[in-house]
Amino acid sequence: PPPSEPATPPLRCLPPPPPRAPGEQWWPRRVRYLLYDVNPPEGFNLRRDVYVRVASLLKTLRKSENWVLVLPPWGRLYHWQSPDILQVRILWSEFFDIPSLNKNIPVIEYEEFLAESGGPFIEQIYVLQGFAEGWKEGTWEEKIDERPCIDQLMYSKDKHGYYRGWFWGYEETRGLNASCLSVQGSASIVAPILLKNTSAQSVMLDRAENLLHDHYGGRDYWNTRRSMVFAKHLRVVGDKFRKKYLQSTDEADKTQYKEDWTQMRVKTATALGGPYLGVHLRRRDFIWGHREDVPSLQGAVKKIHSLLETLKLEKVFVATDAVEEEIELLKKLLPEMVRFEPSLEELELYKDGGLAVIDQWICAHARYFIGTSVSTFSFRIHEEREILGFDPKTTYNRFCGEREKNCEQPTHWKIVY
Ligand SMILES: Nc1nc2c(ncn2[C@@H]2O[C@H](COP(=O)(O)OP(=O)(O)OP(=O)(O)O)[C@@H](O)[C@H]2O)c(=O)[nH]1
Ligand SMILES: *[C@@H]1O[C@H](CO)[C@@H](O)[C@H](O)[C@H]1NC(C)=O
Ligand SMILES: *[C@@H]1O[C@H](CO)[C@@H](O)[C@H](O)[C@H]1NC(C)=O
Repeated sequence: PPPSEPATPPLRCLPPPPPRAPGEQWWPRRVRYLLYDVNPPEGFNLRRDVYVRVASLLKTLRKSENWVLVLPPWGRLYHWQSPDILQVRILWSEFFDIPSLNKNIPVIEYEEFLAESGGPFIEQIYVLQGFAEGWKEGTWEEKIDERPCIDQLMYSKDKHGYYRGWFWGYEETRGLNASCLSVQGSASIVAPILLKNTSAQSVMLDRAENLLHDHYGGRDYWNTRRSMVFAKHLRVVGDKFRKKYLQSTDEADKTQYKEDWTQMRVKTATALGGPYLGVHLRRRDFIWGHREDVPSLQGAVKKIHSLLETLKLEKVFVATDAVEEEIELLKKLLPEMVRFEPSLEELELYKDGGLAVIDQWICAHARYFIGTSVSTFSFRIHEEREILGFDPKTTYNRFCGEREKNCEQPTHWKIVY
């Protein structure tokens, strides 16, 4: 049924931009900072996808003004269970190669923002939300409006009138103003607001996952995705592991890697991959809801054995977030399983995010990969393999649930250069 329009107070408008002298630019030619954050329960791999969307917005902004993206520090993620004190204010450089990101759009770490913007202040916070009234079927249109906040604002005013809230664990950071924007549309829909409705030098878009992709799977999408090169120290760990335990090297696997992603343009199906099956088995919250599309461990192991036989492979690398009990059972059911098992020291060094990256890197180099239905962790592996030039048949595979009637396999998103 079409949702009826709820009674909403009249829209509040932003002040008009300051008057300009004849021939003057709209805004002074200075750097403006775009910050963003994502709904707290969202995990590492969905956040990586939101980065792609926001990067697209930044590209649009840069057609008119000099904007820089401030990378939101990692931390306090719902899935990240290891020692808490280590898991806040994590810089992007711990997981990604910053010079590579910078070849796509200008980015800076939050600490650089603090140093160069003149203090821990964010001038304008926009909390993105949907429209309270939803939309009628068949009447989808892109729109954006300043609206009263639907949920309680996660920022509160302190006695000096500053907005306090969660700024990635930086307690001294404050917002000077905060309001809600209802959005329905792709990332660049926010651009006119940032360019015309506010003169704030630093603007934060909270709940940025509300923005859709400007063009999912297009050239810009892939450029940004390709620029998200894993940090070198993590790739090195993964490569050493491949070599030592899986007889996998770039030469033998025919994966010709270039440090400069802009120079990497691999023809589809030229990569062979290491002599092992790569598996991503997402467990925990994926099985708690008794989802039909996720197999039992027994079901997964049966599939793994059948794949090993068909592919004439002996080794299987398993990436999983399974709890200890399930791991023990897996070891019994699948004694040939190879896993990257970090020492306590390695865990502290690389953190949950780094371990996820290492697992993904190893899965990305397998002769054949099979992942878990609708897991963003598995999706990121698909993309990595697409970049490396694997045959899509060896990539877009997932386990089926035992009770699943129609086990649709993942969509092939072909890389665009
Ligand atoms: N090391 C490692 N960690 C995993 C694995 N699977 C899941 N995780 C962890 O659990 C988190 C899973 O959440 P993400 O996939 O990032 O988050 P999400 O966006 O909710 O994605 P999905 O729930 O998988 O769609 C990851 O960030 C990892 O920290 C795995 O195979 N290896
Ligand atoms: C804060 O933002 C709101 C909405 O964008 C605007 O109406 C208001 O004037 C701003 N307040 C200040 C002090 O800038
Ligand atoms: C932005 O400014 C324009 C022109 O002043 C106004 O019509 C529009 O409602 C504003 N948009 C938002 C989201 O404040």
